[in-house]
Amino acid sequence: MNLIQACIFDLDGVIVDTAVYHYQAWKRLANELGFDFTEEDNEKLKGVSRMASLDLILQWGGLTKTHAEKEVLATLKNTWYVDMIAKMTPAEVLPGAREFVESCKASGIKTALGSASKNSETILAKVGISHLFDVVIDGNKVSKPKPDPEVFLKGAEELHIAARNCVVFEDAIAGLEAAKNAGMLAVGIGSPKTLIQADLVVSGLDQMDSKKLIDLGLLIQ
Ligand code: B16
Ligand code: MG
Repeated sequence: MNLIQACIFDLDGVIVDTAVYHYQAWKRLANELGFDFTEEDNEKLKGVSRMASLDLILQWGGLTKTHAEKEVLATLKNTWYVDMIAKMTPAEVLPGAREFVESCKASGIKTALGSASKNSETILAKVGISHLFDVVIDGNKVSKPKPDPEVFLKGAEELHIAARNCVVFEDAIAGLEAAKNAGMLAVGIGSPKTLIQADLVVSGLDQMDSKKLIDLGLLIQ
């Protein structure tokens, strides 16, 4: 019997790779402000909210801005980012993601999205997988960023599933911490060397299957 009753998926880095578009938009903003922004810098922004990302970038560039100026800059970056995600296609769903979420649904496991992004509904629609998620919790519905567990607890609540019966799929350390803070099981998507908080680490959802999910369920006390 599978004790896992719900799977909650992060978006960027788990279902799609929107980090490349965030990178291009933040780089353009940093360059217009007079400094550079590298792919290494971008790695540190994975799973971090838009405003918190901007704060970090301004700090790296040695700039101080007022709240109103920051609103303008964040909106500008988002305009460029939205232009890019508007061109996304179903081919951009990461390998195995669609198949694994479909297999969860087929076995009666509830599915939710748990993302920091305020653009998640647009992205899901563009890549054609909105229908695969029973519930979508994103940056528009939560006020506390990961590692706060709010996004995942809200997902479990809307699905009417106890936190202990949920498993979260995350590529960011802060996201895995949020899952653990929520009292949920956590699967890291990436490298076991960095994602040490996870109960299981796989390189992508193409490496997940129902057997691994059942084995994870056995960890529930
Ligand atoms: P937006 P996730 C996160 O998505 C991204 O990893 C992060 O880079 C981004 O700043 C954040 O969403 C907010 O995105 O500007 O679209 O609201 O990994 O939580 O799915
Ligand atoms: Mg992510």
